[in-house]
Amino acid sequence: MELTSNPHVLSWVAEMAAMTKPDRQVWIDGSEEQLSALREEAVASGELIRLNGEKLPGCYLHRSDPSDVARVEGRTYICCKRQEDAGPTNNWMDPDEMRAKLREICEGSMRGRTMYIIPYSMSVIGSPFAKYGLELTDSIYVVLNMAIMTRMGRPVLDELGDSPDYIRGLHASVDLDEKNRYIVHFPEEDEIWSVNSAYGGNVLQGKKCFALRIASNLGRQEGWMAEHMLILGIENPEGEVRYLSAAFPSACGKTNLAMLIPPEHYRRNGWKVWCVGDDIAWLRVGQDGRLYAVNPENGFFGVAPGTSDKSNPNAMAATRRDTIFTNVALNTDDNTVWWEGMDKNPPRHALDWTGKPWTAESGTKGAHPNSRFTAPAKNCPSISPEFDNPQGVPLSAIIFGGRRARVAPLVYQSRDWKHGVFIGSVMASETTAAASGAVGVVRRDPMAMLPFCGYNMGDYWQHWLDMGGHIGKKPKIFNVNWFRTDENGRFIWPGFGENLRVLDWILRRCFDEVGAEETPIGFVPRPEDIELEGTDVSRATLAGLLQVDRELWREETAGIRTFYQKMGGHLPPDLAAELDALEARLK
Ligand code: OXD
Ligand code: MN
Repeated sequence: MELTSNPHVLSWVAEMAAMTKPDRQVWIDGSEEQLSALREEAVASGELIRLNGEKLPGCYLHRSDPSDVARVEGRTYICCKRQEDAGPTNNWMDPDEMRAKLREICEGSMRGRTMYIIPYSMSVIGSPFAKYGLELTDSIYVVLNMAIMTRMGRPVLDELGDSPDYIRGLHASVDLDEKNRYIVHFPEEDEIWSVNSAYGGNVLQGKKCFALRIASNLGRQEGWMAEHMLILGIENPEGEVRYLSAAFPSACGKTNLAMLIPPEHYRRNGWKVWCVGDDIAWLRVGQDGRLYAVNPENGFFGVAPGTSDKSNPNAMAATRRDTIFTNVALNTDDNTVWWEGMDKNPPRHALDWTGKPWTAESGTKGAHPNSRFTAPAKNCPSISPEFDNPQGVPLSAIIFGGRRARVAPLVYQSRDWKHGVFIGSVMASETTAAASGAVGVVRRDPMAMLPFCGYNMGDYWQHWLDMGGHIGKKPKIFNVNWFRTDENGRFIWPGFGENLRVLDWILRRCFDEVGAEETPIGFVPRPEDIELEGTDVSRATLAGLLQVDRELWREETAGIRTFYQKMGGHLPPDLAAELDALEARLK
């Protein structure tokens, strides 16, 4: 039964159904009753495996097609009328040409299948941040994941009323043909099409497709920002909570930082850390001139391998109920899950992520390296009491970071907003050959948005600069690097919970409670200002971690110049000036 009389919704659903020709249409109302029936159906068809009801209540395992296990950046498109508007960092095709291609692929593709119609909201329904979407999909897996990752169902349509203001999304699994796999955004038409994939990041459209690529466009038009950032609240012993957001490229420990547990010394003194978000932040200027952040999602779609009771006990706790695991190993002794890095006790009897018998001696991975958990945010023991606050949380600091073996110090503060935007625009990570200490290739990933910015990267930087003009009380901008290595390629800084020591300094800087040393790259802590009690790190080691090597930085600026040249005429003059000024300070 249709759940709305919204003519814009009904005509579009009818149009998509006429093209894909599903046998049935099911409107997702979001009720537990309906979701539970869908879970039963997926278990009966083998799409989901129900896990141990005592150890993992409400949890399921799903295996995706082995050729469909990750986001496909090479097949992800921004289709706006002018290629220049997609810019040099995005794949582009003419929208009419792409539409014709997609229609051909999707024609009749849902014959024999059901089309599920999912109304969903990014952010709290009815809040000032909220944006609505409809995803039409032929996958129960997508429905059940969207039920964890977003607020969804009937209340979304009630709130939307007769408005045309929603993002249209079509997901057609077709036959999972890699060569015809497309993840396509039409930012000028508020539309997303995912075809020939059924894997999370490609098809859970609320996440990267909507909340970053489409939303970054909306933010630019409407004067707000959609960012690839975690959001944290840090409560000091006085009970005051200060908030920050942080952007890191993949594989830099973002989920771990988002769920950080304070070191013993801090815990004893009454510090607490609250998770507001682990992946995406929408930022708006509040009435008081501060920048407010919400996490538009309602769950975590986290990478499983490496997650353990040691590295991230909060994430582990979040996945102990009502979670969907994708492409992890199945422990057939007790019908639970396992992945590399969970513990040192791989199951004696297991099936690997492809469903084949597996043991630790097999010489292959039990879980796919990009295997995932989809867990409700409210399961996380450190979820912030402000998680559902429709106004968001006020940011004191914005942090950028990357994985750099030598060049970036543990932490430094930008000179001002413009310089902070410069720091974000040149963010980079290196691949490191840990054993030899060799420095690998530098991959620039501006604001961690390289695969997620839905328009021209140069214009996106300009939007950041322009936002600086609208935020009365601007968050201070910092850069961190947890990954400096010694001459043997070993990490010098202990990382994980100990990173709170650096966040503590950052927040004290934001409230003018601590000094700093000025260097050519920005403000660096005095070694005595970072709390080291309870660590093995000596003051001398810390001093080393904070050093700025001018020679390395001169090389760095040369790399930045080459990178900036790719932006052509879209490079904001303010950023070109920042680079010149940095070079001059390094002379
Ligand atoms: C993610 C990513 O899955 O950034 O969050 O790749
Ligand atoms: Mn991400």
